[in-house]
Amino acid sequence: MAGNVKPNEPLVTHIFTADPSAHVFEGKVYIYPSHDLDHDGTSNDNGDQYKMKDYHVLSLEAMDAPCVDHGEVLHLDDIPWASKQLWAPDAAYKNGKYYLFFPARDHDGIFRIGAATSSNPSGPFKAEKDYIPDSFSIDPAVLVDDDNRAYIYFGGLWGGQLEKWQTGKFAPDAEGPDPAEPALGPRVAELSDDMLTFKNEPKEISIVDEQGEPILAGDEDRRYFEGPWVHKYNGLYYLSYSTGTTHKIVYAVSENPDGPFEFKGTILKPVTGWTTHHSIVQFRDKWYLFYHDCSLSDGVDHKRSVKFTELKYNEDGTIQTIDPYDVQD
Ligand code: FUB
Repeated sequence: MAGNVKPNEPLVTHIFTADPSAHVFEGKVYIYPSHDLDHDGTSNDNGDQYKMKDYHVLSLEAMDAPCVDHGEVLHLDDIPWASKQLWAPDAAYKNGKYYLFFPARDHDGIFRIGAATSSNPSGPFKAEKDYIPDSFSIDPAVLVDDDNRAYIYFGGLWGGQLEKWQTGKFAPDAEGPDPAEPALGPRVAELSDDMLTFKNEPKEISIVDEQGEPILAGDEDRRYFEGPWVHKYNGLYYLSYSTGTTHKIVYAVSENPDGPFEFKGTILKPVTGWTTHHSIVQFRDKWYLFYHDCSLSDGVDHKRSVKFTELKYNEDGTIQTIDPYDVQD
C-alpha cells in the first residue's frame, strides 16, 4: 500500500501523471490527471511525445492520507470520435452527474474537446459519441459558478492548435500574431444545461495589464500559452494559466467569468520539465495548488508526476509566489 502523500512529492509513483485538475466531490479531493506513457520517443514542439491513451482518477481523503488510484476510467478505444492524444482533462458535477471533459485529436488530426459522464466521481466514464460541436484546441477547464451556470475555458498554442482558429475556421498553416500585437487569449463558452454543448460561440478572453492595455504576443512572461484554470476567491474570478515558453503559472483577475482579466503576477516558478500545468482548489480551510513536474523521470518531458502544495493569499487578494523547490514550513 502506498504511503501518505506529502507536499511537493509525487502523489503516485507507479504511473506517470500530469495536468492535474483537482475538485472536492463528496468530501474528498479528486484529481483528474493525464496519464503519461513511458516511452523512448523524441520530443518536438508539436507535442507528439504526449501520446496518452487513457485516464485514471486519483483521490485523497485528507492532504496527509494515501493517494488512491481508481484505475483506468476511460480509454481511447471507447471514444468513437478520437484518434490519439488524450491531453489535459477536467471534471465537473452538475445535474446529479459527473462530467469528464477532455481534448483529443479527431480522425482528421484536429484537436477537439469531448465529454464523458458517470454517476460516480471516480468513474468509469462513458464518452459521448461525438465531440462537443464547435469545440477546438485543448485543455478544457470548467467552472460551475455559484448561480449554477457552467463555463468551459480552453485553448493552447503550438501543438494545441489555438493559432489555427483565429478566423473561426481551422487554418492548418496559420501562425500566431506578431510580437507587438495582442496575444491570443483562451476561449470561454457557457455550457448548456445538460453540459454537453456550448450555449454560445466561444469568446476570446482579453488579458490586460494594469493600464487596461492588452498583454502582447511578444510578452512571453505574461502572455497566455495553455492550461487555463478559473476559480473564485472573495467573489472575484481568478484566471491562471501557463506562459509556455517561460514556464510559469501566472494569474489575472476579473469581476466577470468572461473577463477582461487584469494581469496580477506569478503563482508558480518554473518546474523541472518543459510543461507546467496546474489547478487550484479549496479543501477544508486551506487552498492548494496541484501541479506537475518531471523530477521523478529526471527531466523527461513526457514523464511527469502530479504534486500539490499549499497556496496562500495576501490580505489584498493577491497570491503568494511559490517556488516548489524552496518550501518553508
Ligand atoms: O499533457 C499534454 C499537454 O501538455 C497539456 O494539454 C498541456 O497543458 C501541457 O501540460
